[in-house]
Amino acid sequence: MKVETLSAVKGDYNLKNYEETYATFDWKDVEKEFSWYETGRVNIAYEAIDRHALGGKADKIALYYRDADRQETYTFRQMMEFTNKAGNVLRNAANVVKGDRVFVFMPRSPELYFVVLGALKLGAIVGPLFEAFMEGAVRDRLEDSGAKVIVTTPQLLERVPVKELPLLETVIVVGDNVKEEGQIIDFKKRMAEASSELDIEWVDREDGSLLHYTSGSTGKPKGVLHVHNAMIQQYQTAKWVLDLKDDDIYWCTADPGWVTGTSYGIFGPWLNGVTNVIVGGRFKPETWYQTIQDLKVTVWYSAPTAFRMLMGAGDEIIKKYDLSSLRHILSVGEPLNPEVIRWGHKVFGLRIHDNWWMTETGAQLISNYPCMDIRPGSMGKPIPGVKAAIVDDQGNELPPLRMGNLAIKKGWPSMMRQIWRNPEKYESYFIGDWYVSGDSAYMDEDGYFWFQGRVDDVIMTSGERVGPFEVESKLVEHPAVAEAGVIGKPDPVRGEIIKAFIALRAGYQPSEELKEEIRQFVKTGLAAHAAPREIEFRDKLPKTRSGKIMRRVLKAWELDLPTGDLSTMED
Ligand code: 6R9
Repeated sequence: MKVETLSAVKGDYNLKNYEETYATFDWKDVEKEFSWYETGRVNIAYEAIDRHALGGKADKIALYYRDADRQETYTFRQMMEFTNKAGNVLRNAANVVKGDRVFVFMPRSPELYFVVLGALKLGAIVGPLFEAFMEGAVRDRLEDSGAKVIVTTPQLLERVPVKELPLLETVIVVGDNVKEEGQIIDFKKRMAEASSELDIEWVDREDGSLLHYTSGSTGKPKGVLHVHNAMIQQYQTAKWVLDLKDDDIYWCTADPGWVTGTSYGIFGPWLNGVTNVIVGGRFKPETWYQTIQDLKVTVWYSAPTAFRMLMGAGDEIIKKYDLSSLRHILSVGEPLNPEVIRWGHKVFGLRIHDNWWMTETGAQLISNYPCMDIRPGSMGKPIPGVKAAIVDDQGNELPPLRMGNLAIKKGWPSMMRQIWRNPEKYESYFIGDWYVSGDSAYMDEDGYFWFQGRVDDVIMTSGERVGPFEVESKLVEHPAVAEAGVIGKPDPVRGEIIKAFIALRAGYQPSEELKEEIRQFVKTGLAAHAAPREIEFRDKLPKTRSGKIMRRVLKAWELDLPTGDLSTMED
């Protein structure tokens, strides 16, 4: 097998020699970088904001916020004051105390970030939700977690089923002229009255911080709980992988509803005291290039689906912008096609650095570092302090070039600590000392890891992780649908698209209109990104004897592949 290698470009990077650091590094050494190492007082939000505001970076720009209507700049001092105010609003108007679950359900805005950090300062556990969620998705997450407070906007308020959630005490609305009545609190009015000084709740490093819901292939979405201790790895990987330095202008394009938008849209940069760019609104190539040009972005973290869309928009647009400030580009979320790396090199003169991790892992685990040669198509090598391997289903390590389960030796600092109140589910991730990712991959003879696909059926469409079960459940709610099986079908732009196989109820005839009606039904009932782009009607779906739809068989049919073992399939 011949592999393409792009040699590292010489430079003064934070990580100078991968092999050497890998051999000697100890996470204990990173602890000295935090103020709690001296004071014993722990809080990830204090460490991300106040520490810099009080320690010589008060007037440094912490946040450049941009969307179609707003262009705002906040220093670390202002971030400290606004997050303190938000903390006071949550404490005084909603009685939030340590351990309470506070959800944020709103599009990106400075207020969203004030609330997330303010809630963390109280020791609350923050659950970020994508604004695209429909009522059912919101209800499931609030119900499962026993949320006490949700912070939302007037536009999204109608998707919060307040009456069905007895534990939900307070609904904080971020908008203009909000009328306070019943459980509704006017965020802006309360912010204006709130003190900018806050009594921070000091926590244990093992106390909960973020609760990210993520979809599995079966069952309801599960709540992945992270703790304050994750800061250790978020800080250090931002140094090694993002290569952040004091004078960088860093832009992560991810929404905080996705773990990338918290671990690296909030904590990675701010724990390092680096200027962070946040852009709200929809993806548009012009806006993106304009952002890089105007703010002189130096380090840019995005996803393959976005790079593919930029690639699709053509190279002519790029020539209209001065993108010479860029020095480092990164990608996560799906396999990064070698073709995209080649395109990036041509148009930006830089290599896009792929890295791999998951909601459950809290921070990057496998990566291409600027000091290391890149093999396009490979996710790179494990970060120092982390042991990765390919294991079989019994947890035995496999030799190089053998495909198997991508697994990580337990115990890295940012590992999830709980699937929310579901110890069984949590345990199911582990085989002995190995955390088994659910991805299949192989390692080459030089220690680079190569992604092959999901072991289970989770669909990755345009960077969003969609559980087929959730879509199927919605589909069968439609009066015409008897049964539904959903798969991800490879797509050059979106990674995968959602394809649904549907068996109709008696009395319904297949038609194009019906397909469209069903598509709309999922769009409004679940989320736009979860609606199947392709629908095919079938008389019957392949199922196991226990009644589970066999998605791998559907996939095999669709892609003309061998169907594999059919012993469990019903007649
Ligand atoms: C951070 C994040 C995790 C799943 C993961 C894998 C896929 C992520 C990847 C990648 C190939 C990469 N994935 N990075 N696949 N190459 N560099 O994406 O978290 O949303 O939980 O998804 O995404 O399948 O298991 P999450």
